[in-house]
Amino acid sequence: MIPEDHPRYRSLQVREHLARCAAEGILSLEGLTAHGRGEAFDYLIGEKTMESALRAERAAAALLLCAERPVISVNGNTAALAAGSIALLQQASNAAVEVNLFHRTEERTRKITTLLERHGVTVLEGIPERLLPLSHDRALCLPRGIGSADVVLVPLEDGDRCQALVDVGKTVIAIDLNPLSRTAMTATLTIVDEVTRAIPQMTRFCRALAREEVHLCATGYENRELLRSAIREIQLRLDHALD
Ligand code: PTJ
Repeated sequence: MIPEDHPRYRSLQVREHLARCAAEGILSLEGLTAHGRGEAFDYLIGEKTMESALRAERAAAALLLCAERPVISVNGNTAALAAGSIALLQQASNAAVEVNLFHRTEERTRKITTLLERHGVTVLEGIPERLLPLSHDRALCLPRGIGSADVVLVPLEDGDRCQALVDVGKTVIAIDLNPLSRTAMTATLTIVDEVTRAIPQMTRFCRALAREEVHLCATGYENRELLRSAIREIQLRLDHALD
């Protein structure tokens, strides 16, 4: 039982939820450590959406709206944290959703699919094939999904797979709290924000962007500049942390 007046109530509640998801086999154990790394960066960010992240979220929404075959790639952490928000982003963007795991097992894929469907997500199913230039099972994805997508949203992705997606010509939107990660540096567009804040913001932009704004937003960003701004915002916050 976490007391509601605990100053870190929400964070502790999320941890408890993730530990439960790990026990149920939805989250990988590695997913728990990945979450811890994310939490540390979120502290530095101030646990709120930075101005640079908001710009990235608007560009990301525009990229999804401009895409011919947008796909949201969902792993254990994303499903455990944001299943309901993914349903809303799918409705707003018309993107397909594919469960694509780093620690892939049939059983986890099935459990995560069931969780997402319970929250109203339509999940692509099919037989995965080795379509990415990676030497292990992480090359697997669905021919009708990520395999033929032009734009792929990858919340909390591994750097190698992000690079492989870029190498096969995908436009890759990453959500990653660490602006220095290989994923952040490799993606076409990086949102340095917590996934439960980033996905609702993207949904809001999908609904709010006027048709004539979409193309401009989808092309009018520079990822290096967004990453530099994110690091500057963190630096500025640290400079004043003890004031
Ligand atoms: O469910 P699976 O098997 O597909 O595995 C998922 C994980 C996340 C374990 C896997 O993709 C992995 O190992 O990822 P990495 O390489 O640890 O990268 C995860 C990145 O996400 C790190 O840079 C973290 O800082 C970041 N991160 C962690 N939690 C969040 C986050 N970013 C946004 N929101 C979060 N809540």
